[in-house]
Amino acid sequence: MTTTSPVTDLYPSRGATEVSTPRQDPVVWGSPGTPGPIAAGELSSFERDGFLAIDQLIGADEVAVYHQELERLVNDPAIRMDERSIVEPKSKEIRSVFEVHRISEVFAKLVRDERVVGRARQILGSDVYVHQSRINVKPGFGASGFYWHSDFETWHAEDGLPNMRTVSVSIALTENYDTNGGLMIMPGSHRTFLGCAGATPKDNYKKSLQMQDAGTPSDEALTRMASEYGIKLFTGKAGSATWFDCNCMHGSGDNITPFPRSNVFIVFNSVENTAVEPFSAPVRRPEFIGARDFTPVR
Ligand code: 6CS
Ligand code: FE
Repeated sequence: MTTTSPVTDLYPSRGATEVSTPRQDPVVWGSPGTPGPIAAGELSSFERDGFLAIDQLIGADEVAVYHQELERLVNDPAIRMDERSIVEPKSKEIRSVFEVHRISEVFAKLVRDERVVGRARQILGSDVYVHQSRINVKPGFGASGFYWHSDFETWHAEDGLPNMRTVSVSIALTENYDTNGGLMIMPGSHRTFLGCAGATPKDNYKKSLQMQDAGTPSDEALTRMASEYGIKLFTGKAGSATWFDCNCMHGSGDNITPFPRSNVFIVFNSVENTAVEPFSAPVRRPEFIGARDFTPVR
């Protein structure tokens, strides 16, 4: 029995065919005058492009602390055994560790940092809670990438987020070169929702977090969108960050260089947009992927 939410589904997806729906939500929910770390000009470029790149969100000394914490987590046998750790399909090295803001006080501190949560509140125009956090380790020598997708398509279909009032920040903990599998976004793609074809299999997350299938666009749609929007690759030193709207079409390539591309991702959702029942999935995903604790970040 598919549990579908009684809330109106503004963004249908995972039906028989692929279908585009124009965005019906603002991109920046806060008013332009909202005080916070983001300058007015930066907010308007986030609205236009769907992303905002920051050369240095945290300092080099801080990065060392967070990178050391990532290494500690990745080398902790208990973490490897934990269901919140996802391994690379080939090498079995750790690919991602979810819910790091709960597992680690060090990453919990990063979430509460005004430079981080302050920007999220400014974009979303409200108090925020963490819908998901993860470290994507992307080790060298063959780590696999993340195929093209919209995060919101998954967070709507499988986690029950009703509206596009969710923002991610990816903070580089190692240098993101133009060769080691950096984040790629199609600028402007956030203004159209692409509903994907194909129903959500039960326990989809057990596979999708290694290699996403349900919720991935067709080659035709990707060709059309990449031709219309282009593709921007994000590079930056450790400590740099990319804020991106939940509905950006994005992905990242494999990393065959010796240099890991390790980033921490924090997903902030507005407390006015809390998860309901999945809009297009048989069951909810586990809370370590889609939070059900809506306590605002303080
Ligand atoms: O399913 C998810 O929630 C995760 N999947 C991807 C590819 N990006 C967002 C998120 O980490
Ligand atoms: Fe993603």
